[in-house]
Amino acid sequence: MCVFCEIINGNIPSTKVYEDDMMVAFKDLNPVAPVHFLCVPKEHIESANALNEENAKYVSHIFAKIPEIAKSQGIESYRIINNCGSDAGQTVMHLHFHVIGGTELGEKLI
Ligand code: D5M
Repeated sequence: MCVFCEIINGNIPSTKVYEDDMMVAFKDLNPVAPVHFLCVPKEHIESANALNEENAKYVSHIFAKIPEIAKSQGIESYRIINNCGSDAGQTVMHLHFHVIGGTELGEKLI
């Protein structure tokens, strides 16, 4: 079973920072910056490669919510990262956007 679906279903604990009917945002288990949370659609979409006209609404919803979630975590400057596919570093095959900040990020990649 997909680990992020298990988090959405409440079967695996997480530190949620935001939730509504379309998405959940929770703190990354291995943060690379003082603020590091993941924004995840509640529909299981494998990666950015699986996006289409029907499910792209999840992406626009997530991006519409990121500013207020980031502000609630004390940041107004941040980097949004999506890894698409294993060569790009995607390890959890459920679409997610990393939001990282709270420090000067420089050129650091995730
Ligand atoms: O990022 C996958 C990210 O998911 C990685 O930064 C760790 C994080 N992760 C994995 N399992 C958990 C749980 N259970 N809680 C919180 N965060 C988690 P990727 O872009 O696929 O490399």
